[in-house]
Amino acid sequence: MQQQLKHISKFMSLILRHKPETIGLSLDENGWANVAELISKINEQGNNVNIDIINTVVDTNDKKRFAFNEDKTMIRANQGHSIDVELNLKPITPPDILYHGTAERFVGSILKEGLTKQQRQHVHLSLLQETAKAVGSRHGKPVILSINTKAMTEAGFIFYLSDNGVWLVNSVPVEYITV
Ligand code: HQG
Repeated sequence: MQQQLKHISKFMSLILRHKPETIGLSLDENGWANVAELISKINEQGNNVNIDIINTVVDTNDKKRFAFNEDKTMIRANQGHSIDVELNLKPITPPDILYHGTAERFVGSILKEGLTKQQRQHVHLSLLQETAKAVGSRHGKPVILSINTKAMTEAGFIFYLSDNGVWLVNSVPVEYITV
């Protein structure tokens, strides 16, 4: 059961953040998909999901990656998209320091060009060093960078906080980064 939930959750991340066209699904401009349509299109791929399974994925997901709308007819990913969606995030002042977890092999390039959003819509920052370490470990030997978000705010950078607690910003120039 755990394995099946993980598999469905990963597949939902692919569909709702990156490639809805893989199963012929369309998202609206705010990233929402119709739940019934999502279920039927996932099942056309030889899966066997139902609304209870989708509910469990949404409720138990370790990073609260997905959210329903109010009447639970629509679903979307809270962040992490590579496709262009308008999440209507509100600008919010961050704490004085946030962290970015990366892999050792990226550090040279980051210290030359700063943090850039790569395939995603934003650079992702974490409140806790522990979280940053886990994020960095996905790519290799983790390195935690400290980001002087106080100075960035003073310089006019805009920060957003996703519904699942990830801090987002367009870029982080080198002068705000400490290894
Ligand atoms: C690196 C997970 C070279 C950046 C996590 C990162 C997160 C550069 C990688 C979310 C660079 C991009 C996002 C530069 C940035 N030169 N490398 N100038 N600028 N990088 O996966 O932040 O599980 O797109 O350091 O929890 O690792 O998907 O971003 O290592 O919140 O829900 O380029 O993904 O959430 O990798 O992770 P990613 P990320 P989920």
